[in-house]
Amino acid sequence: MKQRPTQNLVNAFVRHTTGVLELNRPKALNSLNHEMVDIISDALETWRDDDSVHRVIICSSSERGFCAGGDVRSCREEGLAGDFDSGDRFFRAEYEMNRQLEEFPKTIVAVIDGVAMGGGLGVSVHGSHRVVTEKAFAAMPEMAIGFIPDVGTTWMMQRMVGECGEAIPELATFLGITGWRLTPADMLWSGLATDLIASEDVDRFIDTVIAESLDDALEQYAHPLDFVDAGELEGLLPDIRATFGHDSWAEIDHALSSHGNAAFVARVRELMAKSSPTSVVAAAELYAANREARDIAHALENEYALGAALRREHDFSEGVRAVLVDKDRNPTFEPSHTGDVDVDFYRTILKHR
Ligand code: QUE
Repeated sequence: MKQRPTQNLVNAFVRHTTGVLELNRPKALNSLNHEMVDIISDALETWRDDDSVHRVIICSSSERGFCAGGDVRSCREEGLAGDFDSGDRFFRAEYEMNRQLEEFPKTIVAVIDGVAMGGGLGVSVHGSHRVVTEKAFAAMPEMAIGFIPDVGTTWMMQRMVGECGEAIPELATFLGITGWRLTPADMLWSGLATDLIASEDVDRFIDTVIAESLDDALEQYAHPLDFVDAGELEGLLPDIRATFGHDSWAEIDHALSSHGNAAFVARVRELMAKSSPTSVVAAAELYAANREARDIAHALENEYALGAALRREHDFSEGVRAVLVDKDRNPTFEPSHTGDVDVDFYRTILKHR
């Protein structure tokens, strides 16, 4: 794909019988803005009912990664200038695109060679296939920026089934609240990834999907699990089940405090050291609500309502500042303890169960 550089933030074109969406905003690690979401949405709407398009590939023009998230830097700037409307419209459009992907009646293959966080998972988890390389990694890192896990992941990740063989809702809550960075093996085990190829084969893999079929391309290029190092996540499952299967942060926190495996608890506390207490409390409520949500549209509505509230709060501008603007990774969150967060305020926002 690297032979056709253009000015477009997403290159959308049909080759043979495959619709190709190539994310092309390399300087921002393909973080999604409103224009990119509109290009993807329009292409999906066209290709959905076009019988000459048999499948869709989502990939990156950049060797640096797949997609680092949403353009939260712009959201912060607009918010500081008193404009929350632009952010509202962006997130509405992004979540509508996530819903479109979830409903799309044809094969959608995301090719993930490098980072996939936040919005990058939103354009991949709702499709049928996520093909990862040994360079892939994934995370929901929103606790660090005073936001919440979104783009339909709080619904889909509680329901996906990987090599582990079952949906594990507590695992989704753990991943969202700790921001755990999943390795390729973790991704295949949990269901975030469906297939594994070598990074050096990405262009040939995509060309083969286009010239032949996904099955042929996987037959030629897929590797077994032992192509990558074993993941650590699977081994944490008993501890995760024992602690993260609750409907509020207060209960999860209590379970952690009385949990027998001190090394696991210390690990969780360390992963959460730079988290917004408000984000943590709100996220636990969101996972509980979306565990029961009747469909993805209701789940996205919960994410939207909660996210819209958080984007108007101090921790969002402070978190984005600390992680993405000044990059000092030293935010001052307020309140600074989860016990001082008004949980009822966030619980009330979540209407859909
Ligand atoms: C949480 C996030 C994002 C993040 C880090 C977080 C996010 C996002 C980026 C990002 C990373 C590299 C870039 C860039 C953006 O990082 O949404 O432009 O070059 O887009 O902890 O939600």
